Amino acid sequence: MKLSLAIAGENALPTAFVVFRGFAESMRKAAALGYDGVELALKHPDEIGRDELASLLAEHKLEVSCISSGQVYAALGYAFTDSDPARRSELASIFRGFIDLAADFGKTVNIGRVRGPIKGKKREEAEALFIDMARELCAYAAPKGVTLILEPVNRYEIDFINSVDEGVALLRKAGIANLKLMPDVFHMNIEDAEIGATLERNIADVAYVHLADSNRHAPGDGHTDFDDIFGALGRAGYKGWCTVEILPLPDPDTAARRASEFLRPYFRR
Ligand code: LER
Ligand code: MN
Repeated sequence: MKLSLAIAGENALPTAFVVFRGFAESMRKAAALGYDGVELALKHPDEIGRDELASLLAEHKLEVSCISSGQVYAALGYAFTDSDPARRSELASIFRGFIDLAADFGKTVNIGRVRGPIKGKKREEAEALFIDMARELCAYAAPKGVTLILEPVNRYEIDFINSVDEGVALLRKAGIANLKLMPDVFHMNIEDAEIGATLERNIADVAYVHLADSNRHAPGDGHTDFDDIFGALGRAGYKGWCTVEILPLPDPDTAARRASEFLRPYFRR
């Protein structure tokens, strides 16, 4: 397993759940704190230049774990469940840019809140719109070796795909080889009956994990049982990325440091 930290550009909204903003400074700090990689929370693929990114990664000996897309929904309002053809095509174009970037950096693009809400639609209609967009983008991503990962998100942020079981059921319906699951233990603490057992049971679909404590503070600062989580991931033989996606509290440096200090021992076992 490798440990990553979610970061964003300088102007990211508070709804980007990252401790550090500004790519260069964030990467310097992440490396100094012992993280192996960074997850880039982007609203557009041009937000960071490829050359600048490559040189920052080399300088700090970091990898990109994932390109995450929550801001495409939170800041720009695009969604996989939108039925408007013009907006769907703009969203697909942003995602093709993310996939092109991920082809060289990390091979993974997340679908979190950007899967969109059900809202006034029938559930079957929202699912069909989601699967249609996922199928088109995964077909574009497959020859580039890129995987898209669907993140169940709690009911207070979105009304569609809240639990891991719902996420897995939708993956089964879609049947797309490079569409996998990104469980986030913060959302699982709200939506899933058990965290460790659910991860272990669904490990074949788990391609990536988001970490935060029960209060979305640094792991160790709430009441989530990380022995349960890492015990399950260890038994299941999980070898992928675990990424810290937390609020910058009590302040960004303290949050990122506490998370690294608390989690590192699990990564040495
Ligand atoms: C949102 O709460 C979240 O966890 C992100 O990773 C998905 O947009
Ligand atoms: Mn998350």
